[in-house]
Amino acid sequence: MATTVAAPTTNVHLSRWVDEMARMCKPDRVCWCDGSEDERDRLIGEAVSAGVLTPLDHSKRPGSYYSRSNPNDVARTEELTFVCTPTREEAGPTNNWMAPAEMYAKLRGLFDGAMTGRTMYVVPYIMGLPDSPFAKVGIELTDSVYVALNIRIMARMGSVALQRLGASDDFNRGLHSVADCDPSRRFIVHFPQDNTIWSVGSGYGGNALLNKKCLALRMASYYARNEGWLAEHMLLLEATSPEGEVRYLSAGFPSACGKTNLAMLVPPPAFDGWRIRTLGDDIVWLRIGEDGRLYAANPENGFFGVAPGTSTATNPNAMKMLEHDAIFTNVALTPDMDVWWEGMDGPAPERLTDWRGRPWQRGSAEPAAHPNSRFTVALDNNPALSPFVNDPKGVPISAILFGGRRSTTVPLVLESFNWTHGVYLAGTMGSETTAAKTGAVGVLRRDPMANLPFVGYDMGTYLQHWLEMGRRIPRPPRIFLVNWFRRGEDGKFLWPGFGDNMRALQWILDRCDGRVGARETPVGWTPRVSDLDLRDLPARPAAVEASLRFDVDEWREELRLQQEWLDHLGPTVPRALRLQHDLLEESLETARRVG
Ligand code: SAT
Ligand code: MN
Repeated sequence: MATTVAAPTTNVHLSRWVDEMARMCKPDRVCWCDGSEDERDRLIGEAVSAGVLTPLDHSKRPGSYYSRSNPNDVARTEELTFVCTPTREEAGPTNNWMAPAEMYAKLRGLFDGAMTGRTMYVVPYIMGLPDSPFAKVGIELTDSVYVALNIRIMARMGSVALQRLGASDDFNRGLHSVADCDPSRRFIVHFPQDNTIWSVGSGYGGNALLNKKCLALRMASYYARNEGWLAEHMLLLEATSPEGEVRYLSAGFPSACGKTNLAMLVPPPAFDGWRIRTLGDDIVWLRIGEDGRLYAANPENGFFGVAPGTSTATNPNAMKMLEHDAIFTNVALTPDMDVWWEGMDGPAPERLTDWRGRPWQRGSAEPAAHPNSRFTVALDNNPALSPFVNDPKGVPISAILFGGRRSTTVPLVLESFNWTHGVYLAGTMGSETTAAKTGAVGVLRRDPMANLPFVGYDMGTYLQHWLEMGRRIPRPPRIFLVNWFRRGEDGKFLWPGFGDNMRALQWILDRCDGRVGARETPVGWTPRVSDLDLRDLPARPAAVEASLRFDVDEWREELRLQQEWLDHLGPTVPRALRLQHDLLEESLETARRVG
């Protein structure tokens, strides 16, 4: 029987709901989290004694811990993620759907007694800055101390959220249990009408930290449409030129396509005087400001980034921020209790313990770290954090970038002709899948605005919302596609990426100010090689040329796939986007005839 500890709140809506959920889940204890340092130490102590966290060598990485998940639970499970709106049409063809009453009944069966023998942590949190009028309060009830500790890093957690909530009934009701971690009984379910999320059977970040993808994207996107704003799967960065001009860019990429690296970019030596600072690496909320510009804010308070591939060469700021107070999940362990992953600096150690806990030797065919292994750290750990991350009204953005992994077709950078064309390019964008979701890797799938798994309502209606937002923003940002992943005939990447992406960012910023030239293609504007600053670029000019290439035949095939995608989305696809498709098709035909 649950021994409900007196709630540190006089909010009856909250205490009643917690009691009701505890009666269903039957935890041995209910623990209200206040977010204090003492509590952190206590929870870490509990996690260490339960074997959930392992302390790393604190002389090397102070305050850092290691966690290994169930091998069946290492990524988001989109096939088990549902949006349960009253009608199927409202969820649309890209979300799994079940009638809310039926889903509640099914899940009650799974939650009934699921926390017996365990503690239910009551985790109050705020997405957004506590003093922002746009912040959202959520409460997650979870039987995972790992989840409680991760939310503590990823959001403003504890008493601050209860204070902000006061006596209000307006909070997201999140219920989470790892239960028996059986994929056949795993469901991540959103009930937007009830401001409720129930997640059972997984402890993995995106499935279990309900503040993150579930609230700050799926639920938020649903509310954003009704309220006239956008909740997007984007990084947010600040670029300062040598002349001291400060501008902001947001960029949407699918999971594990380099958002964290781009957000923390260090410009190459030839770009002396340029400075990039980070505001966020995964989620932005965008609103129209009083001056008619589009303002972006990161509602999170931490980074939950992909470890493999992170090194001093690819992301020195990330390596610095991981030096202390980080939680590492599913990376490999060194014999002296430090972490390692593929792509880290230097050669692999001779011996490691792999992410499953098995001995591993250098040269082994299998990776030591899971490809979707992750780190969790606070924003404040980032040595290049923009101070404007704490501005409650957000920052005005000059450009929005969208990108994916495309070995072919999409040039390094492509500027849209106008907002509608930009929405078309982003809404039909494709990307090769990664290990961040379960299922095959490297398969091309359409991923509108890199937000396919995170839009909590009908996709065609979402694209219409983007078009309407464009009409409402008096001074809209420009929209660009980028592709760091195009390959040559030898299968090698044509563009070096990472810090050298600064060269594309500079062109983008200069385009926003009308300061640099471009070449018009039937599908948008691209830089000519001479429009880019390529001083000291470690790539052959022919490779750069190839990375910028527009190819009529590749785009005819692309347009065909985009048409299929629009057909799949069905009748709610805005007519303006269908017309945009036809216009592009005609332009391509003309280009093909004229050569
Ligand atoms: O686990 S998360 O969903 O938060 C990371 C990602 O896949 O983008
Ligand atoms: Mn993400």
